[in-house]
Amino acid sequence: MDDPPRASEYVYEMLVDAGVELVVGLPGTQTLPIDRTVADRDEMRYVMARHETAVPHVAWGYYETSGDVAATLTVPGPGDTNAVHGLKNAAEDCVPLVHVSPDHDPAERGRGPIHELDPDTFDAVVKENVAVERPEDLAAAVARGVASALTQPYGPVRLGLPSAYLDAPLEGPTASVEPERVDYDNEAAFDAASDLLDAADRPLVYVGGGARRSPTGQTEVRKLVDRLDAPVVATMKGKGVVPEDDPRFVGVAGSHLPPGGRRVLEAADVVLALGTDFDGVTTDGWSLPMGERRVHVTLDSDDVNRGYEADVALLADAGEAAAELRARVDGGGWDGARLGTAVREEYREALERQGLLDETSPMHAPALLRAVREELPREAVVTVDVGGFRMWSMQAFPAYDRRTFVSAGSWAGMGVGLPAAVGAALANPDRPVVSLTGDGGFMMCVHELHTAVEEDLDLTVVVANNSDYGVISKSPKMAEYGERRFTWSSPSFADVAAGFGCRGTRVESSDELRDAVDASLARSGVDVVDAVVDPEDPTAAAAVDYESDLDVGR
Ligand SMILES: Cc1ncc(C[n+]2csc(CCOP(=O)(O)OP(=O)(O)O)c2C)c(N)n1
Ligand SMILES: [Mg+2]
Repeated sequence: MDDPPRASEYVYEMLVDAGVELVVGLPGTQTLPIDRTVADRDEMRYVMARHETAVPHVAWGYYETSGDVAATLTVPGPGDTNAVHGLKNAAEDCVPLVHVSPDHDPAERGRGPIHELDPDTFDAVVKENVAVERPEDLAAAVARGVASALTQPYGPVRLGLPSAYLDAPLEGPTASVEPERVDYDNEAAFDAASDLLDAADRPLVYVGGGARRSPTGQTEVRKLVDRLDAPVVATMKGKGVVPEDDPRFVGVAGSHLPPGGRRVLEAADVVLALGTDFDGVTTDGWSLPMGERRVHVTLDSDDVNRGYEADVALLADAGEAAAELRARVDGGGWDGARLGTAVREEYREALERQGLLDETSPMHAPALLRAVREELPREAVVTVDVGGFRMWSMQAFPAYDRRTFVSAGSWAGMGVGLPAAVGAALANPDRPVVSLTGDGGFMMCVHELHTAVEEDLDLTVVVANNSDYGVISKSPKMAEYGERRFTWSSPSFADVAAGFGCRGTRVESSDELRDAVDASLARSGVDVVDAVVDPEDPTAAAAVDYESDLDVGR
């Protein structure tokens, strides 16, 4: 009889069987049993980051732009807690990843072994926190954890696997990874939803992150929108599912939604919300109107009636629900193409009126975004960090496909953009990958330039540099708390980049920016473009403080 495999080899095989081809990590003595297996075998690529905060963000960007799941590997305690930001971000975004934490030996618990932290600490962070307490439980626990990550609604799973067990022969019965599929009985709800939509004069489709996540979501949502001829509003996580040059596309929900978009949401008699939890960020603190009635499609029953009351709740995958509803409803009546086109046109005129599309030096954020968009092919992949610049990108940087625009959802933590771009570049070696980031957000993850260089990635980083935590300095709340600016003298990002082995360029005008982006696309390696933007730019929310003349047709 063959010797049983080491537990680390079993974990490796379970991951390979689940389709994992990338492990992102940062080593410590506890990770070595897995590191050795990864080095000995060749089914998985190992990418080493420079800080654990980046580790899950890389896996997140990789999944968002490919649909492929990565594993992450850090030391327990300090490594795990460094990774918490990204694990929680993945949980909020329903992104599957398998986080392996080679934990302390349970027999040493409470005696102060190195990196000791109560495994329960992560219960509120990940979708499922699997803490193995006995060697004989490891095999089944790993199978269960991996299956949970891959079961909808997807999410990150933490496998707390004592390092001492990993190097030992596997004990206990093995198991296979079997993602579950839960089938809800939605018959009555589909009847009620199609009755509502059929009777609607002004239906609107509100596209959430669940539509992005669903295997058929993009295709089916686009077909349904065609059938209904409904105007479309995307959430921040739904951005890209419906191409933003579709005439029916109104805008991205949030404080940056143009006033015409609010009017369309207000005038809708039925909002069909596909795959959203109606979180507070994209609904601008639940202040957005959401039609007279709502059909709410979600995979998580906890979402129902939390943000907005549902007239009909459907517990279903967004793509499957869209297909079923299309089979049941007739064409709509509200002129989605006229509405979407008019709202976006009003928005563009408002930016022009405020001079924000003028090609000035220093640049205005919307003019910068337009210049970058125009230099990139449609299929380019863009990741955005969190900050005022991201809020601008929601409305002023169109996306055309669900896998080409990566942005955090309601977790909204800074420092995600560059590591996500590293993940995107690993997943998309044949497409241009661009990280759009504020200067504050960039400094929270600048170390990952080194990972990108060491991994020979092709990447363009555009830093919108206003020497300010701009969106905080310009928050309307500052009036209550004493006006001040959270500013600094920026380091020379071009010099910083050169120090990491990248090419660094400083640009002060749209023309220089276009040249720098073009040059970066034409060559391999990592380019950092330090783009000086006007510190006096309004926020994206302030720029939509205008009246809309839209005829909403009622
Ligand atoms: C991890 C984390 N820390 C702090 C914040 C609060 N915060 C949100 S945006 C922001 C400023 C972002 O600055 P920058 O990246 O320079 O973008 P800008 O607003 O200047 O365009 C801060 C501090 C956050 N969202 N996440
Ligand atoms: Mg800034």
